[in-house]
Amino acid sequence: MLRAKISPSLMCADIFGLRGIINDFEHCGIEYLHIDVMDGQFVPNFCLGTDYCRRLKAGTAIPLDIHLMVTEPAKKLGVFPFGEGDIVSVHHESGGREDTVAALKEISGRGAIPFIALNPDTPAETALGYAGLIGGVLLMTVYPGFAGQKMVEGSLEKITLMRKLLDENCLKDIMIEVDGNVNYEKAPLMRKAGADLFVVGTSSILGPGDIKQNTEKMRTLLEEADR
Ligand code: S6P
Ligand code: MG
Repeated sequence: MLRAKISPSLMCADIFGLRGIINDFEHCGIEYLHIDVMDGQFVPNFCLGTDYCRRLKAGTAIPLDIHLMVTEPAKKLGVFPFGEGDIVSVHHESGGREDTVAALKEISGRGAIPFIALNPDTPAETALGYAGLIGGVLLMTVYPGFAGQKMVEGSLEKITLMRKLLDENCLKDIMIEVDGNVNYEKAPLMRKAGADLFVVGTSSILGPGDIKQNTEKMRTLLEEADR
Protein backbone atom coordinates (compact mmCIF):
# COMPACT_ATOMS: atom_id res chain seq x y z
CA MET A 1 0.00 0.00 0.00
CA LEU A 2 1.24 3.51 -0.84
CA ARG A 3 1.78 6.06 1.93
CA ALA A 4 -1.36 8.12 2.65
CA LYS A 5 -1.20 11.62 1.18
CA ILE A 6 -3.26 14.73 1.85
CA SER A 7 -4.66 17.20 -0.69
CA PRO A 8 -6.57 20.12 0.87
CA SER A 9 -9.42 21.53 -1.22
CA LEU A 10 -8.59 25.19 -1.81
CA MET A 11 -12.19 26.13 -2.63
CA CYS A 12 -12.66 25.76 1.13
CA ALA A 13 -9.71 28.04 2.02
CA ASP A 14 -10.32 31.67 3.02
CA ILE A 15 -9.10 33.79 0.08
CA PHE A 16 -8.05 36.61 2.41
CA GLY A 17 -5.72 34.32 4.31
CA LEU A 18 -4.50 32.18 1.44
CA ARG A 19 -0.76 33.01 1.67
CA GLY A 20 -0.70 32.07 5.35
CA ILE A 21 -2.67 28.90 4.67
CA ILE A 22 -0.23 27.80 1.96
CA ASN A 23 2.66 28.55 4.34
CA ASP A 24 1.00 26.29 6.94
CA PHE A 25 0.59 23.54 4.34
CA GLU A 26 4.25 23.82 3.36
CA HIS A 27 5.23 23.63 7.02
CA CYS A 28 3.07 20.49 7.48
CA GLY A 29 4.47 18.73 4.41
CA ILE A 30 1.14 18.68 2.57
CA GLU A 31 1.61 16.61 -0.60
CA TYR A 32 -0.84 18.24 -3.04
CA LEU A 33 -3.16 21.25 -3.39
CA HIS A 34 -6.61 20.25 -4.67
CA ILE A 35 -8.04 22.79 -7.11
CA ASP A 36 -11.70 22.37 -8.04
CA VAL A 37 -12.37 23.73 -11.51
CA MET A 38 -16.10 24.01 -12.37
CA ASP A 39 -17.56 25.32 -15.60
CA GLY A 40 -21.24 25.78 -14.71
CA GLN A 41 -22.13 23.09 -17.27
CA PHE A 42 -20.72 19.80 -16.07
CA VAL A 43 -21.75 20.87 -12.56
CA PRO A 44 -24.21 23.60 -11.53
CA ASN A 45 -21.50 25.84 -10.07
CA PHE A 46 -18.43 27.87 -11.05
CA CYS A 47 -15.14 27.64 -9.24
CA LEU A 48 -11.38 28.16 -9.43
CA GLY A 49 -9.65 28.67 -12.78
CA THR A 50 -6.47 29.01 -14.77
CA ASP A 51 -5.09 32.19 -13.17
CA TYR A 52 -5.60 30.74 -9.73
CA CYS A 53 -3.54 27.68 -10.75
CA ARG A 54 -0.87 29.91 -12.33
CA ARG A 55 -0.49 32.02 -9.17
CA LEU A 56 -0.22 28.91 -7.03
CA LYS A 57 2.43 27.39 -9.26
CA ALA A 58 4.43 30.60 -9.01
CA GLY A 59 3.99 30.85 -5.24
CA THR A 60 4.60 27.35 -3.89
CA ALA A 61 6.47 24.16 -4.70
CA ILE A 62 3.57 21.96 -3.54
CA PRO A 63 2.29 20.09 -6.63
CA LEU A 64 -1.21 20.85 -7.84
CA ASP A 65 -4.05 18.32 -7.90
CA ILE A 66 -6.38 19.85 -10.49
CA HIS A 67 -9.89 18.37 -10.48
CA LEU A 68 -11.56 19.34 -13.75
CA MET A 69 -15.35 19.32 -13.47
CA VAL A 70 -15.83 20.60 -17.01
CA THR A 71 -17.36 19.25 -20.21
CA GLU A 72 -14.99 18.08 -22.97
CA PRO A 73 -11.77 18.61 -20.99
CA ALA A 74 -9.49 17.72 -23.92
CA LYS A 75 -10.53 20.96 -25.61
CA LYS A 76 -9.70 23.01 -22.53
CA LEU A 77 -6.46 21.58 -21.14
CA GLY A 78 -4.29 23.91 -23.20
CA VAL A 79 -5.09 26.92 -21.01
CA PHE A 80 -4.17 25.14 -17.77
CA PRO A 81 -0.69 25.46 -16.32
CA PHE A 82 0.42 22.04 -15.09
CA GLY A 83 3.43 19.83 -15.55
CA GLU A 84 5.82 17.36 -13.98
CA GLY A 85 4.52 16.00 -10.68
CA ASP A 86 1.06 17.58 -10.80
CA ILE A 87 -2.12 15.49 -10.84
CA VAL A 88 -4.93 16.33 -13.27
CA SER A 89 -8.29 14.54 -13.06
CA VAL A 90 -10.90 14.42 -15.79
CA HIS A 91 -14.36 12.93 -15.38
CA HIS A 92 -15.49 9.76 -17.14
CA GLU A 93 -18.88 11.48 -17.44
CA SER A 94 -17.53 14.66 -19.01
CA GLY A 95 -17.87 14.27 -22.76
CA GLY A 96 -17.44 10.89 -24.37
CA ARG A 97 -14.63 8.35 -24.42
CA GLU A 98 -12.70 9.92 -27.29
CA ASP A 99 -12.39 13.28 -25.54
CA THR A 100 -11.59 11.69 -22.16
CA VAL A 101 -8.86 9.46 -23.61
CA ALA A 102 -7.36 12.41 -25.52
CA ALA A 103 -7.33 14.43 -22.29
CA LEU A 104 -5.63 11.65 -20.30
CA LYS A 105 -2.96 11.31 -23.01
CA GLU A 106 -2.29 15.04 -23.09
CA ILE A 107 -1.96 15.14 -19.31
CA SER A 108 0.68 12.39 -19.27
CA GLY A 109 2.35 13.88 -22.35
CA ARG A 110 2.94 17.05 -20.33
CA GLY A 111 4.53 15.08 -17.48
CA ALA A 112 1.59 15.21 -15.07
CA ILE A 113 -0.25 12.24 -13.58
CA PRO A 114 -3.63 11.58 -15.24
CA PHE A 115 -6.50 10.48 -13.02
CA ILE A 116 -9.95 9.36 -14.10
CA ALA A 117 -12.68 10.79 -11.86
CA LEU A 118 -15.87 8.83 -11.23
CA ASN A 119 -19.14 10.31 -9.97
CA PRO A 120 -20.80 8.49 -7.06
CA ASP A 121 -23.26 6.69 -9.36
CA THR A 122 -20.62 5.51 -11.86
CA PRO A 123 -19.55 1.90 -11.16
CA ALA A 124 -15.99 1.28 -9.93
CA GLU A 125 -15.48 -1.18 -12.81
CA THR A 126 -15.55 1.79 -15.23
CA ALA A 127 -12.03 2.77 -14.16
CA LEU A 128 -10.62 -0.49 -15.53
CA GLY A 129 -11.50 0.70 -19.02
CA TYR A 130 -8.79 3.36 -18.63
CA ALA A 131 -6.00 1.00 -17.48
CA GLY A 132 -2.73 1.94 -19.14
CA LEU A 133 -3.78 5.58 -19.42
CA ILE A 134 -4.07 6.55 -15.76
CA GLY A 135 -1.99 6.89 -12.63
CA GLY A 136 -5.01 7.15 -10.38
CA VAL A 137 -8.74 7.04 -9.87
CA LEU A 138 -10.58 9.88 -8.15
CA LEU A 139 -13.65 8.50 -6.43
CA MET A 140 -16.21 11.19 -5.70
CA THR A 141 -17.79 10.47 -2.34
CA VAL A 142 -20.22 13.39 -2.78
CA TYR A 143 -21.96 14.61 -5.94
CA PRO A 144 -19.57 17.09 -7.57
CA GLY A 145 -20.30 20.81 -7.47
CA PHE A 146 -20.23 21.94 -3.86
CA ALA A 147 -18.22 21.66 -0.66
CA GLY A 148 -19.85 20.87 2.68
CA GLN A 149 -22.01 17.92 1.59
CA LYS A 150 -22.65 14.60 3.31
CA MET A 151 -20.94 11.48 2.02
CA VAL A 152 -23.01 9.40 -0.40
CA GLU A 153 -24.05 6.08 1.09
CA GLY A 154 -22.06 3.11 -0.18
CA SER A 155 -18.86 5.13 -0.70
CA LEU A 156 -16.74 3.01 1.65
CA GLU A 157 -17.87 -0.16 -0.09
CA LYS A 158 -17.02 1.41 -3.45
CA ILE A 159 -13.46 2.22 -2.28
CA THR A 160 -13.06 -1.38 -1.08
CA LEU A 161 -14.30 -2.70 -4.43
CA MET A 162 -12.05 -0.29 -6.38
CA ARG A 163 -8.98 -1.46 -4.46
CA LYS A 164 -9.94 -5.10 -4.99
CA LEU A 165 -10.46 -4.60 -8.73
CA LEU A 166 -7.13 -2.77 -9.11
CA ASP A 167 -5.26 -5.45 -7.13
CA GLU A 168 -6.86 -8.30 -9.06
CA ASN A 169 -5.96 -6.70 -12.39
CA CYS A 170 -2.27 -6.11 -11.55
CA LEU A 171 -2.90 -2.37 -11.16
CA LYS A 172 -1.71 -2.08 -7.55
CA ASP A 173 0.24 1.12 -8.23
CA ILE A 174 -2.81 3.04 -9.36
CA MET A 175 -3.71 5.51 -6.63
CA ILE A 176 -7.19 5.91 -5.23
CA GLU A 177 -8.12 9.48 -4.36
CA VAL A 178 -11.24 10.18 -2.32
CA ASP A 179 -13.06 13.50 -2.50
CA GLY A 180 -16.02 14.63 -0.43
CA ASN A 181 -16.81 14.82 3.28
CA VAL A 182 -13.47 13.29 4.29
CA ASN A 183 -13.75 13.90 8.04
CA TYR A 184 -11.71 12.62 10.99
CA GLU A 185 -14.05 9.70 11.53
CA LYS A 186 -14.34 8.54 7.93
CA ALA A 187 -10.77 9.15 6.72
CA PRO A 188 -9.29 6.19 8.67
CA LEU A 189 -12.10 3.95 7.38
CA MET A 190 -11.41 5.12 3.83
CA ARG A 191 -7.73 4.39 4.37
CA LYS A 192 -8.49 0.87 5.59
CA ALA A 193 -10.71 0.42 2.53
CA GLY A 194 -7.72 1.23 0.29
CA ALA A 195 -7.63 4.99 -0.38
CA ASP A 196 -4.22 6.65 -0.88
CA LEU A 197 -4.93 10.34 -1.41
CA PHE A 198 -7.38 12.29 0.74
CA VAL A 199 -9.05 15.53 -0.35
CA VAL A 200 -9.80 17.43 2.83
CA GLY A 201 -12.01 20.49 3.16
CA THR A 202 -14.66 21.91 5.47
CA SER A 203 -15.19 18.50 7.09
CA SER A 204 -11.71 18.45 8.61
CA ILE A 205 -8.53 20.47 8.00
CA LEU A 206 -10.26 23.55 6.57
CA GLY A 207 -13.12 23.41 9.05
CA PRO A 208 -13.05 24.89 12.55
CA GLY A 209 -9.73 25.06 14.42
CA ASP A 210 -6.08 25.65 13.63
CA ILE A 211 -4.93 24.39 10.24
CA LYS A 212 -1.59 23.03 11.47
CA GLN A 213 -3.18 21.19 14.39
CA ASN A 214 -5.97 19.89 12.16
CA THR A 215 -3.44 18.61 9.64
CA GLU A 216 -1.40 16.92 12.36
CA LYS A 217 -4.58 15.27 13.65
CA MET A 218 -5.53 13.99 10.19
CA ARG A 219 -1.99 12.74 9.54
CA THR A 220 -1.92 10.84 12.86
CA LEU A 221 -5.33 9.26 12.24
CA LEU A 222 -4.27 8.09 8.78
CA GLU A 223 -1.01 6.65 10.16
CA GLU A 224 -2.87 4.87 12.93
CA ALA A 225 -5.19 3.30 10.37
CA ASP A 226 -2.16 1.57 8.83
CA ARG A 227 -1.17 -0.17 12.07
C1 S6P B 1 -16.85 18.97 -4.82
C2 S6P B 1 -15.37 19.12 -4.91
C3 S6P B 1 -14.65 18.75 -3.64
C4 S6P B 1 -14.92 19.66 -2.46
C5 S6P B 1 -14.51 18.98 -1.17
C6 S6P B 1 -14.73 19.88 -0.02
O1 S6P B 1 -17.38 19.18 -6.07
O2 S6P B 1 -14.86 18.33 -5.94
O3 S6P B 1 -13.26 18.70 -3.88
O4 S6P B 1 -14.19 20.83 -2.61
O5 S6P B 1 -15.29 17.86 -1.03
O6 S6P B 1 -14.50 19.25 1.18
P1 S6P B 1 -15.70 18.95 2.18
O7 S6P B 1 -15.02 18.46 3.40
O8 S6P B 1 -16.43 20.23 2.39
O9 S6P B 1 -16.54 17.90 1.50
MG1 MG C 1 -12.70 18.06 -5.95
